[in-house]
Amino acid sequence: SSSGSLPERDAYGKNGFVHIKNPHLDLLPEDILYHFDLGTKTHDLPSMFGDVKFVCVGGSPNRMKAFALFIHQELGLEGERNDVADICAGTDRYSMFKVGPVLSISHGMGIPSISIMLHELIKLLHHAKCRDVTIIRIGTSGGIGIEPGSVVITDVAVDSFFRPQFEQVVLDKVVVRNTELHKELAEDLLQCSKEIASFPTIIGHTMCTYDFYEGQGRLDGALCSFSKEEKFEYLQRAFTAGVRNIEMESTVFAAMCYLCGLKAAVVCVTLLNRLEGDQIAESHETLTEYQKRPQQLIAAYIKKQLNIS
Ligand code: R2B
Ligand code: URA
Repeated sequence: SSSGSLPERDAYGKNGFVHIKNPHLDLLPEDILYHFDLGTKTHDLPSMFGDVKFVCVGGSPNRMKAFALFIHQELGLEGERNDVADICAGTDRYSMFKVGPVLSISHGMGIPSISIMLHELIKLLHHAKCRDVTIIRIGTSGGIGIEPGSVVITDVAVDSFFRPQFEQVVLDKVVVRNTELHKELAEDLLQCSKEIASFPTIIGHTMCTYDFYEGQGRLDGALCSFSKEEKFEYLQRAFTAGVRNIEMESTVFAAMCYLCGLKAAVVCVTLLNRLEGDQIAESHETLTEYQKRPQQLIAAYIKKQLNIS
């Protein structure tokens, strides 16, 4: 595997192991992954997860179960659909499903929720001695100036000021982290989208916010402290800065995966065009069909990587 154009990706190219940048972890006699209800003493993590090569994460537990079942079918794996069981059934914080080399996990909504999940997932991959893992967030988003149902592959995640960075408060200091995603992976995914060609797919910047309503410039929340003109001026500036969609997890996802040497991508479908409105008003069937699009793209990518036609 290659490191693309990303500097300082030392886990990559060397041995492909996940990087744990925490010297304190080695001192623990046992590591309890509390929100997964898994642990190094209670579970044989290398035998449970050692063969994982693709990790797909998304907000909703039901969607990530549906993705696992879809992958099971697409990869033509042996065993019953009913065997696809929630590995984290002992907790209702996150759901996790394993289908061959593919792990499908829910992360909830927003930066704090996905961040907790990623700490435990990255440690899990480390304890299980996984190598050359690719991780992809498949999600939903609001589009800016693009047709609803379009899929956006993120090149760089930006914050609400359109800066390619994630600010993490650590103790009482602000630590600034890079939010670039893996360039080659994004291009490989775009190539895959051209081969399946059933919906529009583009590469663009993704803006990550701390809120769905005011934080994304919506006029329809319980609070709104700006005018309609200010909303459009802001979204127009976002578009000019290269932003094509808005969601709530990409910056911390990009930052953590980058530091831990994971090849990462963000692939989100847009449920609406924010220049046309704020409410998600499409029918349930249309929204369900839209949400399958990132799954179809990632299934095609994984099959190509595994040489399955
Ligand atoms: C996209 O959809 C959710 C909000 O509806 C949030 O998790 C996100 O990033
Ligand atoms: N998810 C978001 O975060 N924003 C949208 O507009 C739609 C889905």
